Amino acid sequence: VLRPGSTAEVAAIVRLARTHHVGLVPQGGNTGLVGGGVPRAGEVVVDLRRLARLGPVDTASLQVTVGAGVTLAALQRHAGHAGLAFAVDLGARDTATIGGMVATNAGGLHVLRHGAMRAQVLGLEAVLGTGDIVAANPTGLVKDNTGYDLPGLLCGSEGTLGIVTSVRLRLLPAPARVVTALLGVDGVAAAVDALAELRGCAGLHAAELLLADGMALVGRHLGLPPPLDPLPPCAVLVELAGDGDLLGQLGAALDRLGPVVRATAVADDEAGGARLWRWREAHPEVAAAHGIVHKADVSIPLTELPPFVDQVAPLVAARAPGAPLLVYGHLGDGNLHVNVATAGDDDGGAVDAVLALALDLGGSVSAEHGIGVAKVSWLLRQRGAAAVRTMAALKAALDPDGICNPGVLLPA
Ligand code: 2HG
Ligand code: ZN
Repeated sequence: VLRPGSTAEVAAIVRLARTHHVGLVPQGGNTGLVGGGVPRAGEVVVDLRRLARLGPVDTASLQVTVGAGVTLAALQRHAGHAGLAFAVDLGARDTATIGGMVATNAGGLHVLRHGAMRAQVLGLEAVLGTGDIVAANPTGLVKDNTGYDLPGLLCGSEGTLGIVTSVRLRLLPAPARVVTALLGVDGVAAAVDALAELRGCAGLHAAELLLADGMALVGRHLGLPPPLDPLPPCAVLVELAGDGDLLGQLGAALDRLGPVVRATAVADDEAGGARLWRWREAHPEVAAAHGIVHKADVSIPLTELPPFVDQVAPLVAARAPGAPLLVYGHLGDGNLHVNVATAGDDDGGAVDAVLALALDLGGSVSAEHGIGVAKVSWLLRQRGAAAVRTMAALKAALDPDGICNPGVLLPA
């Protein structure tokens, strides 16, 4: 494991790796879920957490430059001290690093309002597999229309083209107020109807989907009384943020929805909001407490969400009988997480069946976690031969010796 403290040291590592034909696996906070940061065949781990510089917040342009090893929570605090916020948030905020989040184009909880990581990256510095250091728009020019979008290309490249060392990011004014609500509805179709109405709220910045089975497992695991009693078949966790009349916006949407929403719990203070979010954010850890978790992270067109959820449970039950199943996720983006907990390593093909269903319904086999090593065999079906050839050509140009995260994203 090498722990470089500067971009120059990363470049030196890449040069050595080229000379000695050694694969490099970049690592940040190790919160990835598709094996993209795990060495498998004697590669050298490049741990980037020492690149933890927090640059000064530029309050005129609402931007900041941070090192790849800065955690999301540290960035959030740093922006907060200047009265600003960072657009992307996710449950792994205390551990996930900005470099890893850029490399995987991480999504999270506010994508429906602000987009994923790629939308926040104005510029970056990276060491390519050639050993070249590229500084692409390091000053964060909003307009720099001079050729290929290298930050956009490296974002989501999962360490296969080079190693991101620092990033120039957009920030936002911190919202004056936040309102969180859990809305109980009769099923996924009603949740999609509720989302359509909630989109009329100017402050909408999160809309998450929870199902009764998952909420019951979370309640049992955490020893909490149900947030809505009785537990509804399905719930939408909504958050509005901004400086408008958020409770008024929410109330107007609930009026328009009428009987679609069966029960409501609302919090307009931080502690109350955190209590409601716990029901959502605990899902992955609750799954982990039930066995070895096999994960699918799929995008589904919103119109196909109800049939997808209907079909998932029997599909999984047929392949992994009796295995606890949690289906939850980012309703606003049509991004669902399917967690199947089994006693042993084998999921009996449950995840593959879920991914095939997502593809059949016009979705994606990876919404926000990337391809890593876990989904490599699905890339061709998802993207097609011409796109995969194009990606391989880019890889060959920027990583001619194949030392950058070998076996990840593209077949080795
Ligand atoms: C989330 O939204 C994360 O909680 C993790 O993307 C999902 O562990 C999972 O399957
Ligand atoms: Zn997620």
